Amino acid sequence: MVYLPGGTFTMGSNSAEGYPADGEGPARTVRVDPFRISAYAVTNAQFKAFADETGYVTEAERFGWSFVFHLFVPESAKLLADPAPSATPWWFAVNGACWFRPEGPGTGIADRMDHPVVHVSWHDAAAYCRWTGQRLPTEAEWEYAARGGLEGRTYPWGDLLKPEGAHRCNIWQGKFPVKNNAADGYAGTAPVDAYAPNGYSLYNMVGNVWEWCADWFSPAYHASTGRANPRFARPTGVRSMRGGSYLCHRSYCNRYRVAARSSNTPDSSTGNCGFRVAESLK
Ligand SMILES: [Ca+2]
Repeated sequence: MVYLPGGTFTMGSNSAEGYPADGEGPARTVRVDPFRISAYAVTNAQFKAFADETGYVTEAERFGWSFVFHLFVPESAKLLADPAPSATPWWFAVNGACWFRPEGPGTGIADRMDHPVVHVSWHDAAAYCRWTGQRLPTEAEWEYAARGGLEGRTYPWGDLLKPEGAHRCNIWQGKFPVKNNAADGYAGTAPVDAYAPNGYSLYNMVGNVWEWCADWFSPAYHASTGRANPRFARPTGVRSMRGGSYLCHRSYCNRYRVAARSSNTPDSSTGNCGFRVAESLK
């Protein structure tokens, strides 16, 4: 866990790069109290310790399926999968896919114990947090943390996606959704400590996996929450996610920016969403 002193920062973005429908702005000054946040997303090893000790069964396990990106789905599983959602035909609802079988039956996490856990719903993430005595970060805390002490920048390390040609996060290179040349080293998830950390020693705040936040999601977030420790608390049916994932590409989902936002229903799980944990100071 990394202690962050809190304070004021410019949250959100007015950039034309943003998605107005997501409510990334208007940018404004926000204050957050001191808190701690995990340097890394919760790993498969950590989630396994939780599941082993508590017997917790995730929602994907109970529902019997989860969304897997099409290029990772075995042909045999594709035949059994339900038709993909028409708006996002690259997602296959794969029977048996869950956190310890990320691509469905016959797949596993033995060689990915230091990768972020995926196929966890918001409810699953909240259950893990109850076990550790922690909580999910608010969106404001997450963005304060992701910015790493920089003011008004696009990424956790600055404004250039690849400073001096170096990959700084795990996103998509190539033609989405058909050809990922994985120039950054990873077609799927990367270890949670891959790439250089930001100025607060936090790893993979953008890219790799989406991270659930504590807030309900609303495009009116910036317009309707206060400036001190904001949190959108009115249920909207969808929970906030931050940071983008290994599937993000400029052409389709330019959301590997610190101000970018997205959402999903709290019982949903996918192969590209996980979480990190936070703590209030006693
Ligand atoms: Ca990648």
